[in-house]
Amino acid sequence: MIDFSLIKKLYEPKPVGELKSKQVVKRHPANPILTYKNLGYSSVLVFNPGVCEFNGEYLMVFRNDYGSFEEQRLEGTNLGMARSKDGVHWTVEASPLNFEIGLNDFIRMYDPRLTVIDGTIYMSFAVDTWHGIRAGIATTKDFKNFEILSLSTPDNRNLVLFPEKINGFYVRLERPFPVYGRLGLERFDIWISSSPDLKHWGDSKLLLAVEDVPFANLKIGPGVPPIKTDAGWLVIFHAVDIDPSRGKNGWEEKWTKRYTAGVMLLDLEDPSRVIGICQDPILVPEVEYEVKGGFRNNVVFPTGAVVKEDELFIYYGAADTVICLATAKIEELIKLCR
Ligand code: BMA
Repeated sequence: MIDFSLIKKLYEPKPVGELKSKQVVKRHPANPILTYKNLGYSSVLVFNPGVCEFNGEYLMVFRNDYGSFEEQRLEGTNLGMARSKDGVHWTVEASPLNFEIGLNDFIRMYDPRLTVIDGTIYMSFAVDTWHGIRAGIATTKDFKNFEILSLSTPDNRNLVLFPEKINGFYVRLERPFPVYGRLGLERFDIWISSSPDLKHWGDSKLLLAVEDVPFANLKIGPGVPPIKTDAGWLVIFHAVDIDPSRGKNGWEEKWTKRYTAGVMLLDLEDPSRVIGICQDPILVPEVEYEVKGGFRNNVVFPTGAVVKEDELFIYYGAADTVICLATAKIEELIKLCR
């Protein structure tokens, strides 16, 4: 008889220890660039924004958990929208998006990502349902009417779309939750799939496993939609490490995970090939708004990015509480992957 408990023990996550952000990644002095105080409707936690550039302005859709900040009470989640001329200063729309998904087992929708493909805006998102977490793709012209193009089977989330077709197919990165993998341990990886029409997805392949990332010991997931560069597709992902000795790190009794951000390069023609990866994280929770006073401290969760000349503007949720911006020269990020 195989002694699975012994094997499980071998798999037990070893603490990753201290990590540091890369100097080439600079936090914007205006951080946090959006908090609950900027909203004209009920709001507590404002985080994990999808961002794109469209018709000369920057658009952001973000997750808003509402209730009462003072009482640390959360009542529900909706998606807010903001616009900006410079990508730093944002004007929030007067009310949250009215996006009905029409599922009768719907619980909530969150963590939107925005991608523009051939002049059309696509929003990918996670949906909690009573039958599991699903990853969806919708398209919209005005953020008032949405057409849902696809909803995955459970459990899947962190879906990001490539900004163009590759070899005639749409491509996405995603993060399924295979509970029977690795003896039932929480070990989740990044996958890649393609589609002829954004509705039917297949040809799925494992892209990057958590064991490939030295600063993760639990799970990884796609972050911002891939950025096309001469060197390859630049992909910023999140990585999670757990340390059971961490205690109360936020509003909950215990929060022992840390979310960091990593970077890798995928082959331009065959994005299922990782051609370079930085062995260290590029962004690690370090400054006050990332490590103190938040709902879940020690979290940086990148979900949006836009290219501005030779720089990448990276938008991320900090401590699951506020929205922040970090910038980096694209060349420097590529160098880190080599
Ligand atoms: C992930 C998602 C994100 C969240 C992160 C840290 O699993 O739920 O929305 O930012 O955890 O709590």
